[in-house]
Amino acid sequence: MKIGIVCYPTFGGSGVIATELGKGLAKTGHEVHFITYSMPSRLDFFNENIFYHEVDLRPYPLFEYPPYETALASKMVNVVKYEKLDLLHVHYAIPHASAAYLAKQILLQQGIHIPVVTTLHGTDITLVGKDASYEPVVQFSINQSDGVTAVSESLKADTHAHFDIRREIEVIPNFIDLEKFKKQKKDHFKKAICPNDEKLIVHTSNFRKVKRVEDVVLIFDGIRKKIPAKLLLVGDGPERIKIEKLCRELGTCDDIRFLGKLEAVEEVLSLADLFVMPSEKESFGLAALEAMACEVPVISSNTGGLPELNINGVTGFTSPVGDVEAMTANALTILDDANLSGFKERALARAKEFELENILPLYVAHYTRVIEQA
Ligand code: GMT
Repeated sequence: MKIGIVCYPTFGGSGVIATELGKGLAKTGHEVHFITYSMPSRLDFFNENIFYHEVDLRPYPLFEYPPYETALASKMVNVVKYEKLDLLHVHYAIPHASAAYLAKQILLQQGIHIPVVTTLHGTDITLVGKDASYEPVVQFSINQSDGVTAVSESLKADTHAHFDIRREIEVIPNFIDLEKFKKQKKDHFKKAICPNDEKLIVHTSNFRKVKRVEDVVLIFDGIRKKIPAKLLLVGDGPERIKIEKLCRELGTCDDIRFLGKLEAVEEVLSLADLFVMPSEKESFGLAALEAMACEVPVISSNTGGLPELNINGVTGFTSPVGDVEAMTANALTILDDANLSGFKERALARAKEFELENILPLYVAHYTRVIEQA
């Protein structure tokens, strides 16, 4: 198949999934055309089946806000037409699904039919999409897609709860490349960060409010009062200043390191004993899956799709959003030497169920169905 993939090229989970999916499709012989405003961060290798088309955003003094959706739709029209694509797969509804609808209508006028698959990732539904300023366009363009997938049962239910959707939504979960995300031997790093065999806690995110990074620091503070521990925070974002202030107030700064937007997250995860994801909303929790693939158990909230991934009492624990006390107690249970290795083994076993090779065929089958029905 010749597939066009549209996504946000940044570090966000939707862009990562879209890029890794494209790489996987290319490796299995499909021709993949990425259409984005800059090179996707994970598109870091050469493959003869991968093509990249940058959306041309021309600045003009009249535009306070350059019309990205128009430029994207125009690019989609040209790529579909000249590269003779079989299907467009857009990741994140806003504004990719509506731009795809526009491109599809323009191509139809020229006698070209291009089926569109939209994958819903989370905040395009649960936060941004349901906002009144976007809602009508989001609902319309999901309904106009030829195929719709969501990354968890919870996100599918949320989509039906927030919008009047008349399309079947197929749940295809996030996946992981176990070749990349696997525990690496990094004993020298571990010794440098935890010289006295402290337990190592890790959190990775974009430090937005929805991630509740303050809870991570509070949970860590609770752990640290009982056992020697260190915390590594990977990522960066708007909440950083608040979190630094909280560390100072709690007097935990010496045991916390901010590592910034590291690319090789798997190296940090290889050192970790526990991953913490206390999010307010989380449609799947790709960062938690990455941790589990590196044999790291997870303390998470029980929101959204997290309980579909993190099995309570098995791969870690899930608790109500904001229940720092329960999360701290559960973290201490996992970190107990009598329990830790069992949790680590079960986290890895669970991650294996989401291996790229298991999930890729679900997308290919979805594409095939959509193309046949078109
Ligand atoms: O979580 C983020 O801030 C990024 C966001 C995105 O759209 O890139 O992630 C969403 O999509 C990921 C990939 O499907 C999911 O694993 C994340 O759970 C989801 N984030 C939220 O629902 C908050």
